[in-house]
Amino acid sequence: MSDSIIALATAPLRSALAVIRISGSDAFALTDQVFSKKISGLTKKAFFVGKISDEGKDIDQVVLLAYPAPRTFTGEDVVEISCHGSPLIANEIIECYLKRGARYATRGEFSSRAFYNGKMDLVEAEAVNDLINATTKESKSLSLMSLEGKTSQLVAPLKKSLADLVSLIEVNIDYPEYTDIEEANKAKISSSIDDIRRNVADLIKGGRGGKIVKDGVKVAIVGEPNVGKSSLLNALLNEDKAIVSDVPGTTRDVVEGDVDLHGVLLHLLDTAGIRENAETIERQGILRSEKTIKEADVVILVIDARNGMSDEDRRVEKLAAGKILIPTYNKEDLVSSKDSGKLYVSALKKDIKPLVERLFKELGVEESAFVSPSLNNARQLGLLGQIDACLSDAKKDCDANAPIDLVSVNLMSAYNQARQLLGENATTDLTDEIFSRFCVGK
Ligand SMILES: Nc1nc2c(ncn2[C@@H]2O[C@H](COP(=O)(O)OP(=O)(O)OP(=O)(O)O)[C@@H](O)[C@H]2O)c(=O)[nH]1
Ligand SMILES: [Mg+2]
Repeated sequence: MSDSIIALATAPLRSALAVIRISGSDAFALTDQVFSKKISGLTKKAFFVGKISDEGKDIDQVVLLAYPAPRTFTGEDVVEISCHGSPLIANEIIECYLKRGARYATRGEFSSRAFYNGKMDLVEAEAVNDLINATTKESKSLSLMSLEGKTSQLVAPLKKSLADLVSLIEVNIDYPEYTDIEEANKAKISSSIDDIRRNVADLIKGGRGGKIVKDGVKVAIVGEPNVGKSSLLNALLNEDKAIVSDVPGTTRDVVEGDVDLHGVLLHLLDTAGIRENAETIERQGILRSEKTIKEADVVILVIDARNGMSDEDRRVEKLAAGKILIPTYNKEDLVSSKDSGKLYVSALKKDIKPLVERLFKELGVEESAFVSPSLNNARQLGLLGQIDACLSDAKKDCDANAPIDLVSVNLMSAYNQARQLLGENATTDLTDEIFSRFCVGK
């Protein structure tokens, strides 16, 4: 028995239609109390046209779809009502159900029920949310692949190879007298660990590429005042978003803009020019520039091609340690001789192709990242990293001739983390946290 939850599945705005969803053991019985047709006892999915009314008062004429358990999204009886798209009507219908014992769903509660009822694993559930939040065609198609289970399929061979290795060791520990059992000698274990680590490394590489395609990248445009940062932002966005002037210190706050470049969403952040001895307000802007560098994945350091790198630029280089840093010499049109090996652009003339090409090269997004399923969210990549760390420890112990049960402990935890990828042994705290990022009604 599960209590019935209800939510508006569409946006709470005036529109042609609104969809309300109810799921739970008494979803059909509750519907019988408010709908003009009886749906209890249905064994196959069906749709009806009828009226919703409350104590003799008609609320709306609706299309109602009834899906009997267990072949439904949540695994429970589900009702979907398409009513006329006034928030007022949708609210009245929801009220009818609440009055009769249904409860308003919390964020992601339909998906979490689907997960707990075994209708989908955690990777597929996460894909539901990714699909709703996708901002580019490419990220949408990656999420759809995940929802169809293609990403989860990447985990199966990893789980199997870890399970095989652990069981081989365990059998040898438990039954050393059985000579027909393959002997788990250290060299064999060590080379199996290498094979599994290669697989994990491929998954991590694919996941990082997929993460860029799915989430986009944060690109900070920084440099000294007047070097052409805002002009570069405008050129990348192909619109006059930021104010450009020949007065140094024009940009005071961070100016943001998104652009879809060949399927990768770039979140561009134009910042205040960094210089010493700035007055109070400008100083505030500079502090924000420094904070933006720390938050960015990529830092485009704009330098006036006529001047070369300054001490301030070198400070930016240090702040951006560990990030992709692209020194970009702007105002190419004003110099007659160029140094080979430097990247030149002219933001004024919108001549920025070399920068875009370099950006893609640095991001290392391979073609496959756009079309292949990958374990690409922070949770999945974090678990893959932990699996790799356990395998690395197991390998070290193995090569150092440590007792075999010690090697097995690390392999066992790698195996458990592989299971966690799919949510097979997930704690309620974790799943609550994941589903709380969903919308209500999903
Ligand atoms: N000739 C030439 N001038 C440029 C180029 N890019 C920018 N400028 C000019 O340089 C001046 C400063 O440009 P901005 O884009 O405002 O520079 P900024 O780095 O954002 O400046 P602050 O916001 O003050 O830090 C403007 O007069 C631009 O027209 C370029 O490629 N060539
Ligand atoms: Mg500016």
